[in-house]
Amino acid sequence: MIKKEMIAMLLAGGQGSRLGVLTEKVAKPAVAFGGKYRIIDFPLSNCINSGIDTVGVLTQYQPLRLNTHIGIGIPWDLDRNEGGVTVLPPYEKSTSSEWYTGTANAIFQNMDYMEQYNPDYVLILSGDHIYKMDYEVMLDFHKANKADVTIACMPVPIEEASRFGIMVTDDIGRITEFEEKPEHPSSNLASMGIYIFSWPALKEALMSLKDQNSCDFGKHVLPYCKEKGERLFAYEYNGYWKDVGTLGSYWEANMELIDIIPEFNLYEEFWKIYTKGDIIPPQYISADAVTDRCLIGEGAEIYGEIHNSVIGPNVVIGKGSVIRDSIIMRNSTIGEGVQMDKAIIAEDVTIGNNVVLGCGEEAPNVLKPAVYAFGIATVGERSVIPDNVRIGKNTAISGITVPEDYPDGELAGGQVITAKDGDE
Ligand code: ADQ
Ligand code: ADP
Repeated sequence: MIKKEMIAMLLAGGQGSRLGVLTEKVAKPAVAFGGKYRIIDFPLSNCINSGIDTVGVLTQYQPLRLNTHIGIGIPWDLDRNEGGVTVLPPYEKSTSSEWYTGTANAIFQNMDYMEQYNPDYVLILSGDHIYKMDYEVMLDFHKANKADVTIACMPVPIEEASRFGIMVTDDIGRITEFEEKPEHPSSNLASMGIYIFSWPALKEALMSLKDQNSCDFGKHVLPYCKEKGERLFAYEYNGYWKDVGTLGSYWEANMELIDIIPEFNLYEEFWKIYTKGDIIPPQYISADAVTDRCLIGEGAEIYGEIHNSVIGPNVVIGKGSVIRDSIIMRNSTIGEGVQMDKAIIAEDVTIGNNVVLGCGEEAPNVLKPAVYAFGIATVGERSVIPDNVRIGKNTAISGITVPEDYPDGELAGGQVITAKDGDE
């Protein structure tokens, strides 16, 4: 029988609705990041850098690009005869077939997958975090404490604490209280959604809670283990970690890569971030180009000005265009004389000449204030914006060809333009 001491289960099936038009056609873990990568590259690279060679990736929402990206795991050295990476979508079983209704339910439905490796420990990961972590060190901590469950955690500003699972620990790090997204947090020690379970504890909890609706780790499994008096320990992590679940945090995490001394460094030799590499020519910077503080992907052609921005592979920036504080993902083409300020442009977007994007006064987004805020203008995949259109802040365009006269060539800040409003 195959034996793996620890396997990883990577949750990559959430809808990612807070990333708005960026996740309309792709799962959040497959969203491009940092001028070269996709978000899932970070946890996958952490796995291989930590010596974990068996990873199940649980997908469900818009999995196409994620599947293509992961393939058989070659870039992460996860193409193995035993173990390696396996994409695990929900599947039809003889007795019942079910969508993954919650994070723990998703893991429960893959009991057979886990069992075939006869693991001592199971590491549960999220597909939407940017960080570097040595899970081996976390496992040593788990073993040293003879823990049933270890939760990676870090202090967060108290005013943000109600977005997280929050815990209180005693002086040896044992968790005495745990509450998922409490309204009135009793501490600021937040769960990072990264767990090591001893296999018997995980199996027992999942079996006992199998009839729980939308069974979730934070809401059900951890409180259950706590109630039972199991040994739950908090593993405090001190490095860079970011949940890039909102447009604001996604934008910020990209911008932090171009800080003069980045807290999160992509250039460290000892902890490489691996990604699927396409065969792309070198980037071309023309004599007219001006660039400062940018990451620019391979195959990009730059004829305009770029300041403080993250530009993906094969992006073209036309002459006379000025791009500031923006993120432009792969294969997008920006025309000439474009002005862009604090925008996020998804893949395969075409922007015409003299378009003005994200500049001017900030107007609140009335339709989806929880998603389109932070003063960012967001353009979804495959959108086409014709010449001379002006698009305000907190606005989103979702994968459509904007009509030239919509409305009178000016999209005020705070709108969401979807296929229903325009022509597809
Ligand atoms: P959330 O960030 O709210 O809280 P959650 O929605 O539970 O995270 O999703 C966690 C991960 O699972 C995401 O990567 C998501 O894509 C994936 N996922 C969600 N539903 C899924 C499903 N049905 N099938 C497969 N994958 C699914 C969690 C914890 C908190 C902790 C934060 C830290 O519950 O306690 O503080 O993470 O970010
Ligand atoms: P967000 O909170 O931005 O939507 P998450 O990835 O955290 O992003 O997922 C949010 C919620 O979406 C989760 O609570 C999950 O249960 C739910 N969810 C997961 N998969 C689906 C799906 N296929 N359809 C609808 N909702 C889903």
